[in-house]
Amino acid sequence: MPIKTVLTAEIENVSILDAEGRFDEKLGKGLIPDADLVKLYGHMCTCRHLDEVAFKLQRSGRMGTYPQNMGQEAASLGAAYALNNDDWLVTCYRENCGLFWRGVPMESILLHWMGDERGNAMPRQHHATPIAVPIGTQMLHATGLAWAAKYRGEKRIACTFFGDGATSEGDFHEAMNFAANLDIPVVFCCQNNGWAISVPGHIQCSAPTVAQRALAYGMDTIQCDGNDLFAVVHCFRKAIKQARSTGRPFFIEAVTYRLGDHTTADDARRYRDQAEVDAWRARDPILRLRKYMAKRGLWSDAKEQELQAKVEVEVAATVERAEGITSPNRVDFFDHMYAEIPADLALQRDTMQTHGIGQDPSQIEGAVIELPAKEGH
Ligand SMILES: Cc1ncc(C[n+]2csc(CCOP(=O)(O)OP(=O)(O)O)c2C)c(N)n1
Ligand SMILES: [Mg+2]
Repeated sequence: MPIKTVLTAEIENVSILDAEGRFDEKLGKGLIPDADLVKLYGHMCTCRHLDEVAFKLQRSGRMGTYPQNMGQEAASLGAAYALNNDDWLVTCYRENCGLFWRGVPMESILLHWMGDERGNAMPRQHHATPIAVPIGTQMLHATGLAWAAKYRGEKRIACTFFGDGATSEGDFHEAMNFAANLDIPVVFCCQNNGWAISVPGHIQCSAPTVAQRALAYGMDTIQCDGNDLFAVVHCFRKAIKQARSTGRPFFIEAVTYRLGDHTTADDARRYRDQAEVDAWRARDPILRLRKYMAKRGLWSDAKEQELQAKVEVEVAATVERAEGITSPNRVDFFDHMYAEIPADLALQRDTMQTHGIGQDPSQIEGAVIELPAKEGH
């Protein structure tokens, strides 16, 4: 029998506005209306400033560990812009820009990294899940959410974000396999920033693209310049349209770079060359959009100054709200676990500040019992 080829595959890479300012009119014209472009640009600048301020908060002891999003603003913003507001947005920790576009309050993210878990309790109307720090878990959640939506006959889809390192986790493969084989409308987006902390991309994936992993699951895929907002929006529109109309998953690899350290607990200078960082600084998604808008007469130095002043005020007010919040109630962790708390846990809750945990206060002779107040203090 002759040897036959059973599979040949191609993966497109989409770039519309490149770092040199070249713009593909055919793909890019009319993709994002000018008025939206100005708003999206302003939004990215706000996120960038929040990132810089968060870094300083951590350094001055006002915040715990923080993962900067700097340089990766375009991917999640493009997704949030292209999705419907009731589609699920299931992220990890480098998607602040998309979450804020959705309407998640900026102080929520600060609160979370300040150690206040109320920050990760996403208001229901935003259809966003808590940001996932355990690597890879959220892809399964997105698949489950989209499956539930399909089961209920809802039109909504789910979109999930994860890093290149996450594609080495079993959870990633389970989510992809499940979604592809059960026809579940999930848009998977890998923000390939070249590094998983200090592990370079070629160690995570020896194939030339992450995108081709999707082909193994029978899933359509595309790669885009993740620092090009136009390319991101183009690819997400295509993926969302296809997921919604066919009920099938779609995979996007957004090639990007984190300009900062992995988190504030890291020092990337110990494993990355400065020349590599500098090369990516020149490909900054914000910088290239500003140049493009200036060339088109949509932006000027005066507008930039005005915007930066506004952004500073907005971020300062956000920090004030986050730091000024009333402390959480010490017994909250009992109350959020069960609809009706079991008696033994109720006893622990009510006696946690007495002499003996779990001991009924009435049995402690002479004890001064201060039961915690129910509401915040
Ligand atoms: C299950 C799990 N294992 C290990 C870690 C520790 N950890 C935190 S971030 C990270 C690397 C993630 O890299 P990548 O997925 O590329 O995302 P990036 O941080 O580059 O955005 C690791 C291993 C974790 N948080 N969760
Ligand atoms: Mg990474």
